[in-house]
Amino acid sequence: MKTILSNNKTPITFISVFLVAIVIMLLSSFGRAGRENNANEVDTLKGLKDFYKDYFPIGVAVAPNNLVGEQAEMIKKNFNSLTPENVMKPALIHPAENKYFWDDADKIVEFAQSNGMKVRGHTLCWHGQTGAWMFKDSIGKQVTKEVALARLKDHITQVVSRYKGKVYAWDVLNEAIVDDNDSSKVYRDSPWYKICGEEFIAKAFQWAHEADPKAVLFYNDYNTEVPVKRDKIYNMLKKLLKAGVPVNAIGLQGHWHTDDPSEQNLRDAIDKFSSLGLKVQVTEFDVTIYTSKTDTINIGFTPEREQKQIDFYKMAFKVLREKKDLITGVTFWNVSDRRSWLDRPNKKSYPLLFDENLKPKKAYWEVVKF
Ligand code: 9MR
Repeated sequence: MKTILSNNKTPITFISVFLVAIVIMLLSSFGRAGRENNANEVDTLKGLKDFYKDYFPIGVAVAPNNLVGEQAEMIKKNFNSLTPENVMKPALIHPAENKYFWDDADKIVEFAQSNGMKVRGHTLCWHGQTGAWMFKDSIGKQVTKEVALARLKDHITQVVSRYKGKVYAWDVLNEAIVDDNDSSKVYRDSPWYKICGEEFIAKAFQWAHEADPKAVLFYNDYNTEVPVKRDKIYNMLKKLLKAGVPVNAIGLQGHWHTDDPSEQNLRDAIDKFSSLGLKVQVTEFDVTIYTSKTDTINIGFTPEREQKQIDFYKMAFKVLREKKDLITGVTFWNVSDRRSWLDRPNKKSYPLLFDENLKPKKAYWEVVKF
């Protein structure tokens, strides 16, 4: 009987223990799900800039038409700094000798001001998007160095003065160093360099400083992590600083792809530039899924490419967070994968943290996980 009882009891005891265990597991998993949901709710209420509030401002390059409707809301949520993607460039803001066009740049600055955002000015002196008139006289002949410098001074003084106190940082000089593995070739053969030699470089910084002594003045370039180019830039900046030129910071544009730069080259570039006492920003961040011009294009956002992009973004933001004392801002070049300057017909690059519907991509969730 005892044996029978105990034999009978065993299944009952076992079943009740089993049921109690299930109930406990269910209750605890409801609790966990509840907590996870709450965490996710909190996370989805936060924008990218909020996750990075103890690190650096997070910016985005915009056109005035990004600042309306759903994109405006998404921008206000995620970013606290704006860079005009094109409308402050010489050809657009200063289309003819005595003609300035302020409306579009004003719209961006006003939007930033009414939403408590910073503005980075881009760019005062560049070989690209600069009206041909700047370098020609009335009969189409190339102007003298004196005329070119006088025009550059007028341009910088007018633009910086207009936004004094509203634009906190300027890309004074953009892409003046040549991409050439020959380290003896330093400067890009731009119209500015051809007409003025090196002199326009120091002058550009001085005139910007005179127009707004509080503005943070940047040299901005791409391929800044490629050792040969990095060292040419470093040497130029060192020379400028030694001569007392008011250059305060360097912009690593950050047009990167999933294989480049390596973590080591990124770290080395930040360390090397900041050893000059300069602050560092990533000014035009994007990570195309194509690794080179000869890569298979239009392959689409495959799971493999998505994963490589996630890994790259994770690595880069880990480095940037670690070096937060040297980094004063990180700006993305365009708002979302809906439109990137990299896109061509039949070639979408998917380089940003937000998808075509303005929703955070998987890479975004990795970038805010720390
Ligand atoms: O994103 C800009 C694109 O809309 C323009 O057509 C292009 C013209 O050169 O300039 C792009 O922005 C560039 C930036 O001003 C400087 N660094 C490289 C950027 C991408 O070309």
